[in-house]
Amino acid sequence: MPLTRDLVTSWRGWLTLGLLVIAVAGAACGGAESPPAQPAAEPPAATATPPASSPRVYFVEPVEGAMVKSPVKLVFGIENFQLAAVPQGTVTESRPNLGHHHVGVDIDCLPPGIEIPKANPWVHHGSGATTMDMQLPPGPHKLTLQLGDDLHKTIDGLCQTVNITVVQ
Ligand SMILES: [Cu+2]
Repeated sequence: MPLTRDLVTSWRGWLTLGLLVIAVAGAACGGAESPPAQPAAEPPAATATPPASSPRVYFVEPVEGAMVKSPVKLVFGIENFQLAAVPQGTVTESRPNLGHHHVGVDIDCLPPGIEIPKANPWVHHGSGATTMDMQLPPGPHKLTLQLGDDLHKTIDGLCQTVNITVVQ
């Protein structure tokens, strides 16, 4: 095989062979240097983002920053939680995972487990209503939508506040 011998014996052949060896060594080396296998991506922290099924209540209307006229149309939204009218008669226990809307005017969300007062500035919607027309004087107002159970007690996380301006 004169061709092979010529290649090996010529300086050009040695150079080619040398480059080939370096290339192979480099590839092997590169493979060895690749980072060790990582464990599967860490699961996201439980508190990073609420799951899609998180219950919430919110104003469908009015939206944050809205300029509205009185009477103001309020529309209440609820997701991943069951809206229910308060049972007739004397209620001594609240049914789990059921609630009704309450609107507070110019007041913040109450902390969880508090009985929502049956007085100003709160309006109870014990019938399970999801809308109302509210008379409000002109000017800026804070509206709070808060869910309460059959005993009208607040439920953790089920509250939203929007700031609106009533114009004449
Ligand atoms: Cu209530």
